[in-house]
Amino acid sequence: MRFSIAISSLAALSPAVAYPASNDASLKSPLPGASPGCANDTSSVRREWSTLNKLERLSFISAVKCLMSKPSQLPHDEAPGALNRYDDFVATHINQTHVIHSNGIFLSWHRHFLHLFEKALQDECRYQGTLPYWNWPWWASDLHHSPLFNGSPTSLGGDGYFNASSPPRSNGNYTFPRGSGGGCVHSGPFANTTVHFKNTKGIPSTTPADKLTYAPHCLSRDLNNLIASKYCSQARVDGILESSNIGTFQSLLSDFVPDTDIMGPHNGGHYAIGNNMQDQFASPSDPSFWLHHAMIDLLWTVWQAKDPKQRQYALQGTVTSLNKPPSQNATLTYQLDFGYLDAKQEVWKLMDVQRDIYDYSYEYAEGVAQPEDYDH
Ligand SMILES: [Cu+2]
Repeated sequence: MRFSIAISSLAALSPAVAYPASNDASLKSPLPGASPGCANDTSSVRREWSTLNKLERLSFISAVKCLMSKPSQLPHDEAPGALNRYDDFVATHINQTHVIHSNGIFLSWHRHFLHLFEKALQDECRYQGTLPYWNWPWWASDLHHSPLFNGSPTSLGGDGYFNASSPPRSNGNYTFPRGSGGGCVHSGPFANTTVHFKNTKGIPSTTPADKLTYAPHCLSRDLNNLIASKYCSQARVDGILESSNIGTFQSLLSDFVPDTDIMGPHNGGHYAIGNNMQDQFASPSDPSFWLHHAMIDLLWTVWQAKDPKQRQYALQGTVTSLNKPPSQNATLTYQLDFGYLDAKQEVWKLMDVQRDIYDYSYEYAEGVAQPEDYDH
């Protein structure tokens, strides 16, 4: 229901609108063949983790575990580390890392990646819900007690054990303050989870040859409220949504300047969770990846809906990370590669969440503070 207000516990606090809230009928896709999205009344609404009730959270968790229990569909010789279906998604991200970050296709590639993951949960694991998101500012000051990371059975698992020898996270010559964990996640549904791909520190200029080899280790985290509070604040979110063009939007979201403390909430969220989430290649190994990136997709969706004529199909940037090596500009007909997960997709098809292959929206109210009445 594209024009409706999404109903939830949030509605009592403030109107939580399903974004995009409206669809300008005069907005035509710039390309032939574009068709309106599927029936509006089947549109699915993605919601913040805390607005799901406990049963809904448990069903998401069990669907993720279900994917982790199904066999991989990748050729074993190409991705020896992919032991299960969940790993197929991690491997695909690893393979594409150097062409899907810090560039003009970051947003569209990750939007579709999330969609494919959500669809796998639904089609392969009978998940009835939608992909939840993590509203960063709500939980930034106290990740440890957030419904996402408090370690309860309805969380995504808690912090890692304190590991004194855990290396500090750094950006070249700049070192961030360390968090409170650094070791294996030891509480909640993903305690003692073994992830299968190597954890790479830093960002090598090419994909390491052994990135897809089998390198089992425990899912680990190093929750860091200082980083989350600084980089994933409401002020940051507000600033991103006020961007006047896609270039500014992308910069405020994802800028990451070597040897400095300058970074946007995209990296900020990865760094605030740490360890596996801080690995640019294999970060989807941590189930919180999906909720973090759903927030990014939400911000893009909300920002696009503020001025669809100017923003729906706006692109800026090339098709290699930081344009290394130099590459062409992203265009609407450029084909994105999803490996074995899906056919290649032209960028224009991934720009509107209510057209063609997509039919979803986000329940979100701008600037609303964290709810106090969520289901603990
Ligand atoms: Cu990514």
